[in-house]
Amino acid sequence: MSDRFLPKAEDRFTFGLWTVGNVGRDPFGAAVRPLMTPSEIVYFLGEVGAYGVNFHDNDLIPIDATPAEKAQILKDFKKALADTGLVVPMATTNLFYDPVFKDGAFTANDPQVRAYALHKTMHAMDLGVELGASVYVFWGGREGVETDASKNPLDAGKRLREALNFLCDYAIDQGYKLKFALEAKPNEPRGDIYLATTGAMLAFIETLEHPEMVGVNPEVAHEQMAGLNFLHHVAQAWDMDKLFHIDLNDQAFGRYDQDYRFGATNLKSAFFLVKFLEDVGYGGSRHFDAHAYRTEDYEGVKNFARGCMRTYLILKEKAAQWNQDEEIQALLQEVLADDGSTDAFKGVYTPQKALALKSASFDRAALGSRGLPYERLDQLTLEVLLGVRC
Ligand code: GLT
Ligand code: MN
Ligand code: MN
Repeated sequence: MSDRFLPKAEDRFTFGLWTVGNVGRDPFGAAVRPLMTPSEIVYFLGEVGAYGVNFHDNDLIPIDATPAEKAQILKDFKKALADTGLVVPMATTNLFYDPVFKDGAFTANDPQVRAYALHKTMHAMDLGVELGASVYVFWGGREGVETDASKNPLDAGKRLREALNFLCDYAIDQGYKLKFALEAKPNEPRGDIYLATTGAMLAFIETLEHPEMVGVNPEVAHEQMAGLNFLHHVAQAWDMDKLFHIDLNDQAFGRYDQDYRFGATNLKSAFFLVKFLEDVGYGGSRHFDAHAYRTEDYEGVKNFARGCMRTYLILKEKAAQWNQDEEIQALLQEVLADDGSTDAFKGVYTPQKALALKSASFDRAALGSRGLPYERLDQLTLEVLLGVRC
């Protein structure tokens, strides 16, 4: 393995306890790997070179743990963090596994369930902050329906808004420097999940009482499940200063939630994503929310985790190469060329500009017949990726 692709702290590569700790259970089959304790996972991540570890409350502390068990787990976990130097940049709440959440958490019809979801989340925020988290993710896997007969989507939206407003105020009240990051997914485990895309989340955030505290955590696979272009959603979030976190993985379009190793399926999309994040200078965690194939033992899980980070770093190098490739840059210059002939109309509106623009004449036929070299540009991109351009 070449040294220049070894992960470093500044790459901010993180994994959830639930990712490398995934035991391979699926709806059709039992676990194929033994369970690792949270502290064992931290040592595992230290060995493969990750920067940080994220968790749901119950990845770390089982939902039915006694106070003594909780204290012991926390002690072991903190020791593992200190021994490895790993940090905890993000935490979240498990609001989907326990049967209590079968009809949702913040959007459940039963007010007792909604109250319990808030109770559980406040405790989980305390735990996350105690361990250093500065980003708090909300993935509402159960916040949806199988039938719209069961719930009015307007009620669901109102309940979700009230819950997030309450929790923002809780964070402020506690003096927590937490940012919330909302993660969209179109379906699975619910038939339909509310606010199914990152774009929907971005619009919803503006209806909250503290929109400045709330951003998004887009996940590659989730936007792809919806058949969408992930990069475009990431770009919109970035443009709005809302890219607080990102979940990297991969997915074949049209499939169930596969959570494959980053770059495993749609390499060109992964390339343009990495190029975007690096070009704009995204400074947050690069979190791999993925898990190894069910065929793997823990050696295979290490290959999986190393593969996620290595692919990112290779694509980062390819992005730099793309940015410096003379032919690619010449084509871009040609595409973006501006002869200054529209300067008089550009920029902020004035009545004079509008008048001048309305009376200008355009050679529509010439504009429409101009060829654009995007085939060549894309082929050159592929050749950069395939390693045949030096
Ligand atoms: C779950 C889900 C992920 C979310 C995690 C955070 S849990 O694994 O599939 O996309 O990011 O709750
Ligand atoms: Mn997923
Ligand atoms: Mn995710």
